[in-house]
Amino acid sequence: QENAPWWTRAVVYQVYPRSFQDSDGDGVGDLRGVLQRVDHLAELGVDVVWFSPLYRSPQDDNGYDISDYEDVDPLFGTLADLDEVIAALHARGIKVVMDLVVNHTSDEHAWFVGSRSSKDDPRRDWYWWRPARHGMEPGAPGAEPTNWASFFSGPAWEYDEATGEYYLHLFSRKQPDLNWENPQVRQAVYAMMRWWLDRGVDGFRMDVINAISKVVREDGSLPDGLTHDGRLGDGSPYYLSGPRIHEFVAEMRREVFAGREGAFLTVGETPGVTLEDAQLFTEPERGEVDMVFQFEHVGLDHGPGGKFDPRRLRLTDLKASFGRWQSGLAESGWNSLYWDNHDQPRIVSRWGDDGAYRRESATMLATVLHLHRGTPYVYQGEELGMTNAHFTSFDQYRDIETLNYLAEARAYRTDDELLAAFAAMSRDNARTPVQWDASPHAGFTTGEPWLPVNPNHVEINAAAQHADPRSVFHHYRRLIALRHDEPVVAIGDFTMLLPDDEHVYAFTRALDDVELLVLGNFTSDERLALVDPVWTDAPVVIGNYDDDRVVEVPVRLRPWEALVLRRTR
Ligand code: ISL
Repeated sequence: QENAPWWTRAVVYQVYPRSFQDSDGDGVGDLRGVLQRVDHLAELGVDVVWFSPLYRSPQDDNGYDISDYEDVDPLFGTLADLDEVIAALHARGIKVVMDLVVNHTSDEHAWFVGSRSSKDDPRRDWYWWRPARHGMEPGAPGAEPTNWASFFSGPAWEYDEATGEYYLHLFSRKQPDLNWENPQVRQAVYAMMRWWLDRGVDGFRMDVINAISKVVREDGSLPDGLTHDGRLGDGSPYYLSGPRIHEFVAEMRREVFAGREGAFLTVGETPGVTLEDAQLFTEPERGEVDMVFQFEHVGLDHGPGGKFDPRRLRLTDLKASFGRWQSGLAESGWNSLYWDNHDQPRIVSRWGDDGAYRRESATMLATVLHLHRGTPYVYQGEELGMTNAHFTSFDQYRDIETLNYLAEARAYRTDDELLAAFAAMSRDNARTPVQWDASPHAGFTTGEPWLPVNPNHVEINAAAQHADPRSVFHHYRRLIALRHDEPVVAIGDFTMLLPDDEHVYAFTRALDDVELLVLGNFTSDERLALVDPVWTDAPVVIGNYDDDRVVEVPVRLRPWEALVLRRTR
């Protein structure tokens, strides 16, 4: 267990800078704001902070569209401010991980400005330029080189009149995809990554890294995707985990990390990744990444129409999915564990009860997640049990995915339907400002916040929770400490129990002679957990109802109760 990598015992905290803490009253969070809150992070006890993009950016996709990888956006401060933040976190023993967005740049990045300027530009081939579909008028409807849909609605190709060709953008038209087939692109990215490591950062979270290798036919063309309505198609078989993906990721690790001393963390964000592919990404001998974010569990409540067609979660589906990933990465490789990030709705609103049982369900969900085998990620505000935004009108939304979908879907869905879908699933649900205290704008800003603060901040806020040992915050703090102190939590074997139970989540962890039983009631009613009688009288390691309880089998669980029991085998 001493040999297990440091990140098996670590918990990562994600900061989404524009919503974390504003220091200058412009309504947008910034780096000097982060400095005001490092003690919150230290008290929570996290080991790593991952910053969503701070780089210079036109902010079309809130910084995931980067125009200069080696500078900080003035919105957030300066490189010197970032150095101070890194030093302040390091001084508290907290590592710093940067978001690495290299599937695409901003269209305002110098590389793309050159690339689009002429077919003879030395950087022309740094992006995916293609002519109109054979026999079609360039720029005409349907003349795109392939039928691929972009993640943010509409075609994934943009026609550029200057040179009469199209460029590929899997995300917004202001996020052109880099051509990783070109070795100069790869070397430029690796040099930039080394520059950040030299500056003192401790690793990278790699945005859509499984999309960097695309399928290219011998004639240079890209294949069409399947289509249901004869319009846009699904190109993902040709850009997710493409033919050279593992070669590129291994090359990146070699070129960037070889010969460096230190404790680093690399995590690939890999939408749509299969378990088999995640094994390849994370087997240590292959030298690719330490872990990946997989997306299976956060797709379980998507309907046939995708994320904006939400369904009720079936707990048995969640257990089947997590169980498969736990065993699939048990022998080799590693899981990352997350409920929330800046792209997902708030977990307490999604699969808990953000009304009467908010504290109980938020702490139950936290307990179940953190007791799995893997590295847990806490998204800012999750440790406070922050809820979805509960917006009631379209004009409250800012997210490009939501707004582009709205523009397109209004033609075939009612406003009421769309408002309900966004209230459940929009990315802005997780992006409202962190609720620090009960004052106007929640202590986030003295100005007008870029996205409305949730009015429930008068009750749900960090100041109140710091002072309350029963709070969601202190429960997260205890879970993080438990992972640090208990090797069985970090690296113990995982066994799923009660796979057919629709109400209770149950599993064990075991290491040497120590065994833990983890139970979570996913409902607002009392439930019985039919577990092995050996657990009778087992002591409680952590629970979310603060009373001493003597455990009888079957275990009676109160609404949203979480229990972790310990025994010696
Ligand atoms: O949130 C999503 C849409 O529902 C995901 O499909 C998301 O777009 C995908 O996981 C990639 O996300 C990452 O790259 C995007 C950026 O918009 C996201 O914020 C980022 O996490 C493009 O850089």
